[in-house]
Amino acid sequence: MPIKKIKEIFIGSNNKGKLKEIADLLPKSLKIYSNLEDKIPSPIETGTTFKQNSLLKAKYFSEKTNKICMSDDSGIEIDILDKAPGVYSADWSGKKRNFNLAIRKVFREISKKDNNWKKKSLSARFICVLTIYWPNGKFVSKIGKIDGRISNMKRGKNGFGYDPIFIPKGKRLTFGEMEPNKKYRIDHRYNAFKKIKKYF
Ligand code: ITT
Repeated sequence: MPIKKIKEIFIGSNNKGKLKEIADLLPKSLKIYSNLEDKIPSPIETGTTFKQNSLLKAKYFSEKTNKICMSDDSGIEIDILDKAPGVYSADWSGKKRNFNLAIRKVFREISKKDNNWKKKSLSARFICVLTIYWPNGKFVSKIGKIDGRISNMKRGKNGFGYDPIFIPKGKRLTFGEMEPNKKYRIDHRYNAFKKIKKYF
């Protein structure tokens, strides 16, 4: 059966950086509703995996709005930290979502493991699970990743979250230094989006 194309969607996220990026990926003809207008409080993310939290958010926002919803659960895994902060990436920034604090914590935790780390290449990856949830209970979840390494200092003012300390594989600039359009076309969110693009 041919896929019924989605004509309007509610983006279930309270993260402005994500909203901007997701809106840029979606076709311009699509009617986008976002939580910036409706101010629905975020659900508590009780899952222990990106997939569980992504589904939990998409279902929650779809049930609140009675619309087709898309949610994103994402984060950064740093290998020397046993893949932390991972699903807890937002939590490391505290209640006020201060990513200077989160990045300081990353550097502190890495130094505890290896004081000489700034001279080394520390592998890491961003992960994103995007879920589309329909009001009839149908859903689709897809994962996207991008491998890279941790910069030994914060670099760049673009993007959001951990962008200033992540250098994608094969590049020299951090996501924070890249033009948004360059980041949007290679990152974890884009790699997840490619797998659900056919619904739009
Ligand atoms: P919503 O749940 O409302 O969407 P959130 O910020 O709480 O927003 P998450 O629970 O998925 O979202 O947390 C993911 C965190 O990982 C997010 O706060 C960012 O700091 C970080 N992150 C995810 N994708 C990122 C990206 O492309 N660049 C930089 N940091 C990113």
